[in-house]
Amino acid sequence: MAPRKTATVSSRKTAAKPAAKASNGGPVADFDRNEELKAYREMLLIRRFEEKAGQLYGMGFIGGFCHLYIGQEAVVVGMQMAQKEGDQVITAYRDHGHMLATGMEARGVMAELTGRRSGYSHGKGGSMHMFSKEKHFYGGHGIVGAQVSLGTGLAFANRYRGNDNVSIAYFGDGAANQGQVYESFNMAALWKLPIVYIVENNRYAMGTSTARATAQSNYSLRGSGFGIPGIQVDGMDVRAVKAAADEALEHCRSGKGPIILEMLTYRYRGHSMSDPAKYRSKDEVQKMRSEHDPIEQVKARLVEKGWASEDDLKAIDKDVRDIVADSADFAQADPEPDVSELYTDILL
Ligand SMILES: Cc1ncc(C[n+]2csc(CCOP(=O)(O)OP(=O)(O)O)c2C)c(N)n1
Ligand SMILES: [Mg+2]
Repeated sequence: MAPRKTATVSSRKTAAKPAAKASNGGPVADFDRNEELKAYREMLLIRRFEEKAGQLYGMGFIGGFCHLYIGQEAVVVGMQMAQKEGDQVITAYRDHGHMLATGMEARGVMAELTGRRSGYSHGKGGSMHMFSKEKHFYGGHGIVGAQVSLGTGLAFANRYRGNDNVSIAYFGDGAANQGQVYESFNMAALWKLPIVYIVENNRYAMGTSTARATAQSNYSLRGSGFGIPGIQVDGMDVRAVKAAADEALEHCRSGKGPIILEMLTYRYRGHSMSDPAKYRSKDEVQKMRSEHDPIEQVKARLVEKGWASEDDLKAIDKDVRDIVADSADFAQADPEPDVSELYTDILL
């Protein structure tokens, strides 16, 4: 599928050498060795962290909701690689990957999942409600679509304060059908707010496929009535995400207002921890895993270019596993919040 733009955005620089392309024909960033290694490590950290969270959930250490991001790692990692200090991130409940990408500590995220006092919300927020002002991460929201309006507010604050920070608001293909998304688009376009709207199109909203639920399944076109440009991006290729992120952030920082990036992505696991997954075939999942896995793509390039040996990659894997194992140990040993904390940090 060719990438489609819905309005004029700054033209891309043509690369000197024949450029590689993403699977949908879109441009990809020309990563050097360090960037490939960084992307590999960051995506692997998210994947291993999520696998461990899934295990801890199964063992009863994590209660309540828990939505895993496995399969979608290239989206947040590619975006984060293009962001600058001060840019804000806000997302929905499938949020652990976003937190780790912003640099939040694995220990603090895992301890929040297990409801312990060293968690980012002192064990009282859980999977869907974590924040870090220091890392410019504004949640973590369970109300589908709410983060789009809140993210637009962050962009308004940037404009009001006259800084050059950009707000990055992630939402799903299902959330894209919510009314408040369009109220936000209207104001963002009217006031030329610096915000990148990211539709993480993973093809399903719980058990409902986009084909069954949406009249316009090209989400990059969803801002056209407001004059908001949009780009469809191969969200399984971290280099494609980085290229689109560079363009989108430049668009916002140069005062041109909002832009939409539709990330074509896929979640491998169920919607949340209890999902019979009767709405899609195992073959569909397997095909994505074997042909488009974001981590395997980077690994193959690293090996092919001679930038990393199998041993180098194993060492990274071990390092990442150690961080995750440490976070899991910590999250089981840390005490629960004291009962006297029941009413602190709570709006009554
Ligand atoms: C306002 C609101 N309506 C419904 C729900 C129930 N709900 C939770 S997740 C979800 C699906 C959202 O799908 P999508 O936006 O595609 O995100 P994904 O889970 O695929 O990341 C729904 C309907 C909710 N939490 N909030
Ligand atoms: Mg979805």
